[in-house]
Amino acid sequence: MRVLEYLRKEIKRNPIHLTLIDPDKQTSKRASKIAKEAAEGGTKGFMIGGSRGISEEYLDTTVREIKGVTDLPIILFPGDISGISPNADAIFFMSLLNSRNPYFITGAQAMGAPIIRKIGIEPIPMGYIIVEPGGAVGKVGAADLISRSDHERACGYALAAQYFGMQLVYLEAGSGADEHVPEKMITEVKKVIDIPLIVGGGIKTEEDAYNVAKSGADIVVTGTVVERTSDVKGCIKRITSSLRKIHH
Ligand code: 1GP
Repeated sequence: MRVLEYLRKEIKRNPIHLTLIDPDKQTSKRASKIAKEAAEGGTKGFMIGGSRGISEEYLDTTVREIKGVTDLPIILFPGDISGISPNADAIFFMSLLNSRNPYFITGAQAMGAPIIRKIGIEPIPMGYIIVEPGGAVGKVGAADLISRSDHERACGYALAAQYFGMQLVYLEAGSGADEHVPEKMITEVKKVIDIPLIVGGGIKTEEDAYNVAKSGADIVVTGTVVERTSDVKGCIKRITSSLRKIHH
């Protein structure tokens, strides 16, 4: 089954969790250990990438190691064209819609598209929108950050993503953000779009995950929590159990 179809099917039941792994933040062995435990904890797939340029060698090795421990889909989450690996199942073909730099809206994509075609992984078109505080990705991607109270602007970008034909919208507060995307903003965005909504950045606890999903996120992403905990399985299990209580 194609990865987008899989995600669509999974979110029909209840909101799901994806685990973000940045190949530069640990060895590939540690990454595969995290992935194995996250899978046991009920995560539904892996996003591999980081906002700073990553080494393609680390990326390939990490993707291969993770493939060795799980059948869950491995989706690239590229910060730049260096984030492409032939061993992944799919790639979020994303446009940073509120960037001030056209490179992050269509430039990198124009360079990456022929590579994706050649290696034959599934591109999943996604509108990426960065909300305050935005963190490293906001800076690197030259984002004209959406203010936390500006729901209207967030809704405008999300709806534009849908009208462009993108299949997913991602509201990002930045990895390691003190606060995740405001719940009210998630609710307002969810009201105007018909495509699935992903929310990530600063989600640290099962309560955070629950609140974000309850507000309207179909997919909840966490990265930092699995890097910091010694009990990945327990941590992800608490998050996924809280998500299973929600039915949109
Ligand atoms: C970053 O949204 C993701 O792109 C995950 O953020 O590391 O804060 O979980 P965290």
